[in-house]
Amino acid sequence: MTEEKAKKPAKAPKLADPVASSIDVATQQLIARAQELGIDTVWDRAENMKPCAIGMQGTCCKNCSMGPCRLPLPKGGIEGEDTRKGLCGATANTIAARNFIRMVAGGAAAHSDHGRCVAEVFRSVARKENHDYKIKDTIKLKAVAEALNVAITVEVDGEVVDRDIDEIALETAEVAYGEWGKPEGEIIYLKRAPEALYEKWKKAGVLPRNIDREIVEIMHRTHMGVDQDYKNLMKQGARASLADGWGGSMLATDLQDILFGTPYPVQSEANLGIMKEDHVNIIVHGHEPILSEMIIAASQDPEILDYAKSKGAKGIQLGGICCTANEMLQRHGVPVAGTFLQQELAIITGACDAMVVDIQCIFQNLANVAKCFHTKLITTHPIARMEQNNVLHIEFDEHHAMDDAVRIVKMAIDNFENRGAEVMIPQQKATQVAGFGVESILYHLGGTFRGTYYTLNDNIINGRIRGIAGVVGCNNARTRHNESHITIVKELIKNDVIVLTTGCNGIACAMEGLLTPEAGAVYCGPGLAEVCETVGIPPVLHLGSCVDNSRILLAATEVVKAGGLGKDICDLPAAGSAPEWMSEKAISIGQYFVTSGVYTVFGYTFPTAGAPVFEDYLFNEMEKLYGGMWDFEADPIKHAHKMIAHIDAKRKALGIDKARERVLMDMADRQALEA
Ligand code: SF4
Ligand code: MSK
Repeated sequence: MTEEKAKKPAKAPKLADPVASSIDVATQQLIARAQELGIDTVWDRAENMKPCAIGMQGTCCKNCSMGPCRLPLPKGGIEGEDTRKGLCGATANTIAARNFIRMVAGGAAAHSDHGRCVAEVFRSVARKENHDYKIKDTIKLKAVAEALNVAITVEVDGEVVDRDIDEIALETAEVAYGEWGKPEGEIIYLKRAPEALYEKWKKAGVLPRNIDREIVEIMHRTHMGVDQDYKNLMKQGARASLADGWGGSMLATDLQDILFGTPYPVQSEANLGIMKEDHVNIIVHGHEPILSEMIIAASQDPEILDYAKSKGAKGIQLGGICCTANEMLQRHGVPVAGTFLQQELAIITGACDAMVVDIQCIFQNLANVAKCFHTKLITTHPIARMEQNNVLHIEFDEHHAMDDAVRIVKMAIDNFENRGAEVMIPQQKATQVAGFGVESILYHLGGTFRGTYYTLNDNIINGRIRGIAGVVGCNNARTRHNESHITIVKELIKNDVIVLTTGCNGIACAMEGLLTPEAGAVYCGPGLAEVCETVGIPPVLHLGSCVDNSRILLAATEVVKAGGLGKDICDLPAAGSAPEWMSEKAISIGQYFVTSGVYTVFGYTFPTAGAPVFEDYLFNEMEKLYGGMWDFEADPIKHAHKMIAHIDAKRKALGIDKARERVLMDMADRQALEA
């Protein structure tokens, strides 16, 4: 290479178009602001690095060093026999299936390890080794104990009496903790599912034995030269996904509710406009509420508030990003600063005095952005540290949790005076009502006298509510931020489909104003609008964080139990969706929805496109085993209508399709009916 060539200046990186990057004005403003300041964001990086087409198709294998073996799908597809194979002979189907279930393993591990940390804190509370956390919800404790086959009553002198609550807590903690690694048996919560579904899992041979084992077995089976049958690989994918949905995630949700309180509807706000120029702004980002619960407590302490005032601030404004946002929101009404893709932007406001992170969905680039401002970036979890030297690590230990939280909050307060002149907090924020769950849906939509979810079922049967959709999941910088989330949800509620949401979809809906009862009259079809008005609920019910997708499984089970809509989750007029997914956790969630009988549609891309036979197995054959199947649709309107078509097919199968053709009756018609 000549010296002249070597010195050729590098091309200036391309900049993202802010308006094409997001539908949200606050986000657009801050992307532009970052570009003005010469700071790159995820959208700029997406402009400059395109994804690998073979990786996207799921047919690149690097499971041994004879590879990577790359098996792209030829343009125009495969005609005749598919002869593609890796050096060892692995077919495109085998490679795609191995990659797919490794994503399930990654997602299930993330959810379940989060659950394990919560179980450890719960156990230390039950053992009275820890005084900063307490059991907040004893009713939930008893319900969870029963679900784990722990007795809540004892017989004393021939009389049945309540068992001591400390004893119940201790035994529940031990049994729950055992679910991760017990040597025999099966995951206890599987029996919470409708009986027909449990029997289906048993017949298919996918009952998970314990949480950790199923994840480990995926890593073993996908090692070079082990399982080479995509159907058998998927059997393990299904089993591990159940260990997540009905195991690690469900335990995480339940134990968090016991420790921190079961959510009930609260009013709050969402978007970056929740940050305040005259307050100390602390943004908490990640997933485990173990950290955020203590930060909330510390920031409400009168002494700490006085300390903040002594430093010239009017108060402390907490805000959340990602699922920590959802955890703080659903139990305390703490406002949400933004979704996954807005994490860098919270620092770019120039008003973020500290960003405190724990686990999952945290950009390493936060450290580079924080370098350009006064923001203290603090990692807190032993398994999630950053290499950059401007990042502080304050390891959060449940045995001195409050001391750690006070230290972090004081550090943010001390940093308030270091803010530069470059503060730009957008105005945008929306009101929201969040904090729904199995228990609160029962309260709002349940019948007092006639069984659990009776009123909800009645409204589905009479056609006011056409069906139920679970719309969940992340943002993805390869698609316009929030556009698919909002388009799909609006199309569903316009067609009288009530939406249950979690994760970043919940935050996107909040930012759009869809989480208010008033949204019913503005966006819904007449049936759903009527229900929202009568009951006073939003048409989109926010059920919490990513691990709280387990609440959707239990809500669906309650609908089955209430009667009139079949005997299994797959009989319900219901569908699932992750419009802008990016995380391995989304694949695990999607797989446990499918294995639990839910038709589940993903947007943006699907990671098996290079192996059409395997993809057909996921999209069509799986239904025969579990009643649910995968699908993919990038166009948001078509995506919503695929879900609606499935809901309508289920209504037809249940014989309630006619109920939607509602006829206005006058008095004579009614008298004729009564006669
Ligand atoms: Fe290639 Fe087989 Fe090794 Fe994968 S396991 S990299 S397909 S040789
Ligand atoms: S935070 S996993 S981006 S939903 Fe749970 Fe959002 Fe997806 Fe992370």
